[in-house]
Amino acid sequence: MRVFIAGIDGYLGWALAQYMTARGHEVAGADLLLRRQWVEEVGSISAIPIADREERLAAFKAQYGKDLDFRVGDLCDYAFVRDFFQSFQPEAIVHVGQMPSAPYSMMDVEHALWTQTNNVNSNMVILWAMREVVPDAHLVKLGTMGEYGQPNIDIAEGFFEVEYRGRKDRLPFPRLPGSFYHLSKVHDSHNTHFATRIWKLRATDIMQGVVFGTQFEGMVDVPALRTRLDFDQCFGTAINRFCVQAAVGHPLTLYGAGTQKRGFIPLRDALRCLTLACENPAQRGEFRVFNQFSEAYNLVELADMTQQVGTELGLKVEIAHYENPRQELEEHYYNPDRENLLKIGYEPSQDVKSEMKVMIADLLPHKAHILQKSAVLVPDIRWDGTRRRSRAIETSPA
Ligand code: USQ
Repeated sequence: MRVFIAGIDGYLGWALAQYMTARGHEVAGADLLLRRQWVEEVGSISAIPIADREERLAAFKAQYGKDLDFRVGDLCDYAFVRDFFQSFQPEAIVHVGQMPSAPYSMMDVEHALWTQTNNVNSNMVILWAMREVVPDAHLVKLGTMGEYGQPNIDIAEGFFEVEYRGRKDRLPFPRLPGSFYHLSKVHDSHNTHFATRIWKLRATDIMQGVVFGTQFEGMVDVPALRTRLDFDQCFGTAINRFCVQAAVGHPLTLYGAGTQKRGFIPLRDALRCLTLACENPAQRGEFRVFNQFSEAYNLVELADMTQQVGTELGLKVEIAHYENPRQELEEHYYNPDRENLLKIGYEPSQDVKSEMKVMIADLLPHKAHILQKSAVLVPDIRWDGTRRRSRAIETSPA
């Protein structure tokens, strides 16, 4: 299958390009290399050193025996995307090319505006280019579990049956997200759903949980092919940050009580799920929603697991509660469905600790490299638009 990856240079995109190529798919993709710039802007680096585009392409050719059509271009540029679709004729389009950080979007008005403009426009450009060039292709669009927020009822997969004043309908499940970034994904969901209704496009909207991990199935041990792993307050997700902190001897930064619950998914499962979605496409005119996570945990459980794994590896891991820089519910109900991916063959990995162990072992050789940027481990971006470094309020010893 010809698969176009929007955002092919990112954490998911670069790994997916290799995973799908190894499975025999023909992959091409675009990226404006913005993730590298954002991480630099927030004063950080990838914990796992990554190669530049040219080195990546050379290593890709040496490993897989073919050139990768990876073009540098703006996904918000209609002519660029349309022309790429015209030459490549994708059958599946995986859109993982957006600004993915809640704190980055909450920094100030410029970052909020930029996040929503970039994210909503790139998705809109892809929808219009599909309509014009490849109306039969299938869009696999990365959304987020965070679109739903933290409702006090079970979370359905995209749609649910509602009865109101004696009448029933199947309607989109309410979305009450917690940042301007997460809201950009809600807008994309509405726009994508609309495009499937009016133009009969095929689309799968992936409500993905928090991704973690450094490895994926079939990954080869070639430094220039490694995908990035961020640990700063904006682009580092919770488990990735905890494992980096364990590796470098920094206390794990639990925000607030740490009783916030989320769905989590290892990188290896995320790639499997995106591939399964492509290989089992939606019908013409269908808008499917998949809740994509392997298990739900609260942050305290994850910090405890990180500490146990660190101890097994001979590390001293402290857990600290920091003032929560975000406005979010800490005590809340959380029970999302996760059936649609199981129906097409997803078998969730449940061994988070093994994944953490692999990750910490991968990170240990880069301790000095990470420590150059240790200032980014404590958050200072607040949801009221101000900046103030969170203080540690309670530390439990290793
Ligand atoms: N958290 C900590 N300590 C940290 C970092 C985070 O306690 O050092 C807490 C946060 O307060 C939050 C939870 O962990 O309650 C998750 O935070 P996160 O930064 O790992 O995830 P989030 O901001 O929700 O965003 C990430 C990705 C985003 C994706 C989303 C999926 O950056 O692209 O959409 O996970 S979800 O969380 O399901 O919305």
